[in-house]
Formats: sequence, structure tokens, C-alpha cells
Amino acid sequence: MAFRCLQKCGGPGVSIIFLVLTYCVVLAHAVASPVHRDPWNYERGLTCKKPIVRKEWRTLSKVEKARYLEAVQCFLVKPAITPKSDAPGVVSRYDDIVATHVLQTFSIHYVGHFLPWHRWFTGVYEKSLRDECGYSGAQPYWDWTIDAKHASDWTKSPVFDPVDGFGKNGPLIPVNQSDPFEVPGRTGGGCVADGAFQNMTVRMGPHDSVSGNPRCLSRDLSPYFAGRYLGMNQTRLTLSQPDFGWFDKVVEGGPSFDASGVHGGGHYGVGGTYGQMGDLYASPADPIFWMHHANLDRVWWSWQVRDLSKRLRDISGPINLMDYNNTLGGNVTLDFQMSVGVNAKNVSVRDTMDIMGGVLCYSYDKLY
Ligand SMILES: *[C@@H]1O[C@H](CO)[C@@H](O)[C@H](O)[C@H]1NC(C)=O
Ligand SMILES: *[C@@H]1O[C@H](CO)[C@@H](O)[C@H](O)[C@H]1NC(C)=O
Ligand SMILES: *[C@@H]1O[C@H](CO)[C@@H](O)[C@H](O)[C@H]1NC(C)=O
Ligand SMILES: *[C@@H]1O[C@H](CO)[C@@H](O)[C@H](O)[C@H]1NC(C)=O
Ligand SMILES: *[C@@H]1O[C@H](CO)[C@@H](O)[C@H](O)[C@H]1NC(C)=O
Ligand SMILES: *[C@@H]1O[C@H](CO)[C@@H](O)[C@H](O)[C@H]1NC(C)=O
Ligand SMILES: [Cu+2]
Repeated sequence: MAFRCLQKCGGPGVSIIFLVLTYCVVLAHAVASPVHRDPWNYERGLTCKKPIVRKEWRTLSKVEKARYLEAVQCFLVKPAITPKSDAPGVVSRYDDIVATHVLQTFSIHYVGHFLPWHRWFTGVYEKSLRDECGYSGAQPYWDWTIDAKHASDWTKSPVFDPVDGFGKNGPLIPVNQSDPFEVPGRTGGGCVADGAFQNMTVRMGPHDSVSGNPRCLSRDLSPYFAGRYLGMNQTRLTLSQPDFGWFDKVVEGGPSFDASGVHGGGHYGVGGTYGQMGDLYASPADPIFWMHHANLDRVWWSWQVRDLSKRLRDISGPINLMDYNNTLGGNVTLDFQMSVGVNAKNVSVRDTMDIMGGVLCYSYDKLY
């Protein structure tokens, strides 16, 4: 049962990548009933029998960490499938997924489907690592509240481990005075010189460019920013919101650094001014993106389980960027369709509301 139909299963009519969204379809299932099912609909009847369990990075064994990082390295060198007409600079499957985010930047942030879209995006990435790169685990998450407790501990997070982790900060590059976006407390900006991605080539971005700009992976850690926006206090404030509209606003925060929430906390706490994580468009270029977004997703799920029957259906917020007063259009509903380009088929917001609903099939070892 393939998530993304590879070349060999595509006949003339089906050669375009299409996907079969089967998180957790037991293989035996397919063997027992080899009936061809409509790939656009069949997953509806399936349930999530054996969710894979997402765990916190530091609880993984050395071997589990290495297997995850190897799968990402594999994805970084798999050939791209995005048409050159859509993103001329893509080389790898990893670029495909970064390009998808770049191209949709203004339709997936500060909208009602921000969290559903990123939940789906992270799930598609996790599934791609499993199906295309032989990874057998789940996407790990990064509980940054542990590292943000004391701002001075931020750079010592095991996530930045130079041997078992994603590598350290880049060396300090003074901010260019003509650059208006100086992230408070930034300490780096240069190329990541150790860890699993020391030689990684970033091609998508900066900003909205998908034409291919090969450069190093960079980080610009801000211990101050992390301490201010990623602590348990900010997380508790987020979890205390009464409905999805408020919850999403507190997660996303406002468009200025001062108005950040936990979402911006992770992006600017790692990416600062010059790191890819601080680039609203090309942030998935830093593989830490998925660890951060898995934890944001865990915050949302932790909020949902506090009143599950209601919150499996609670969705609101604008279809259009920042249109919180609905002057340009309406709010997102459960039927709203979301796309991740060539990486998977469309799903509705409804399909992503339950992490064990069938289209998605994973859980977390621990919740907030
Ligand atoms: C600083 O920014 C200006 C304007 O974007 C640019 O022309 C210049 O090359 C930059 N300088 C450095 C050292 O990056
Ligand atoms: C990175 O590239 C350098 C120089 O080519 C090489 O010595 C080093 O082993 C590479 N590191 C990794 C992790 O691939
Ligand atoms: C959480 O604590 C940090 C560090 O003391 C502080 O800067 C921030 O304003 C606090 N946030 C909230 C919501 O209380
Ligand atoms: C749209 O969503 C917002 C929350 O983001 C909510 O306050 C508002 O009432 C909704 N509007 C409609 C017409 O339902
Ligand atoms: C939305 O409506 C509120 C209350 O009427 C108003 O205070 C606010 O300025 C409006 N925001 C925008 C972006 O129009
Ligand atoms: C997929 O979703 C996108 C974004 O909402 C939409 O523009 C597109 O028409 C959808 N495609 C299909 C085949 O439903
Ligand atoms: Cu995003």
C-alpha cells in the first residue's frame, strides 16, 4: 500500500503522482483483500488500528536518532518530482516539500486552516520518510519548554547536538543595518558546521524564490526569544484558550516579534534573522522545522483532548490571510480543501481534525 504511487505503479492515466492516504494500513489488510479501491475515497472506511507513536527527541535512543536523521538525509538526495514549471530550482524530494510551503506561504499562515494544514504537511513528510526512505519510526517532536526554562540553556538543547542531533548554531554574522528584521537576542547567522546536516544544500528561498539558490543551512539562535515565547507559561496561556479561534490566534501570534506566540517562538528562536527557520516562506528548509511543528501539533492535540468531542469539530478563522473580520471572505469550515502540491492528494480540514481518524494515524507518548 503506497502513499505515493511510484513510477512502476503508474499507467498512462495514473502516472501523475497520486497518493493513497493510508497512515497505518496494516499490510495484511492489503494482502487479504487485493481489490483495487478508488484511491481518492477508499481511506474513508478505514480506521486507525495501530497508530505510530511520536516521541520527544531526547527520549529516543542513539540508534533511533541516527535512523531518523539517516531517513532525512535519504530524502535530501531523492530526485524531485515537482514540475520545473512550478519550481525550476527543485533537485530533491526535500526541495519538493520546501517548495510547496514557499508557494503557498500566504494562503496557509494567519488563516483558520493554519494548524490543520501544518498537521497534514508534517504527516505527509513523516509518511514520505517511511515510504520512500525506509524509516520505520514516527516523526519525533521537540518539547522546547524543557530547553526554554532557562534562556541560557537554549543553545545546549540535545536537538542541537553536534554528533547525535541537528547540529549547532552558525557563527555570529553582524546584522546588516539595511536589514529591517533584527530578531532580538540573535547570536549566530552563519552556516551550520556540524551535526547531520553540516553539508546540506538549501535551494528554495530566500523568501518566495523557487528558482534555486544553493547555499548552506544556517541558524541564528536567540536564547532570549525562546525564553520569552517557548516557556511553559506561554504554553499554558495557549492551552487555556476557550475556542479554536482564540487558540489559533494565540499560537500564531501577531505579525510583529513582540506579538509572537509559540509558533514564532520556535521559528525565530532557532532561525533568528539569517537562519532558514526565520524565513516565513522557506523555513521547512531547516530539518528542525518538523520537530518544531510536531510539537505545535502536540500543543493543539493537547488542547483538543481537554474537550475532545467538541474540539474534534471546532474550526474557525479566515480563509484569507489575516481576514479576521471576514471582510474579504468567510471562515474555514470542516469541508475546506487543503493541498500540499505534488506531495499528497488534497484532504479536507475534517480529515485532519483527529490524529487517529484514519487519514492520519499517530499519537503522542505524552501530552501537555
Ligand atoms: C546589506 O544589504 C544591502 C541591501 O539589501 C545589500 O546590498 C548588501 O550587499 C548587504 N551587505 C552585506 C554585507 O550583506
Ligand atoms: C562534509 O563535507 C566535508 C568536505 O567535503 C567532508 O569532509 C565531511 O565528511 C562531510 N560531512 C558529512 C557529515 O557528510
Ligand atoms: C513567560 O516567561 C518569560 C520569561 O520570564 C517572559 O518573558 C514572558 O513574558 C512570559 N510570558 C507570559 C505569557 O507570561
Ligand atoms: C470567524 O472566525 C472567528 C474566529 O477566528 C470568529 O470569531 C467569527 O465569529 C467567525 N465568523 C463567522 C461568520 O462565523
Ligand atoms: C475588526 O473589527 C474590530 C471590532 O469591530 C476592530 O476593532 C478591528 O479594527 C477590525 N480589524 C480589521 C483588520 O479591520
Ligand atoms: C485542492 O485544494 C486546493 C486548495 O484549496 C484547491 O485550490 C484545488 O482546487 C484542490 N484540488 C482538487 C483536485 O480538489
Ligand atoms: Cu508554515
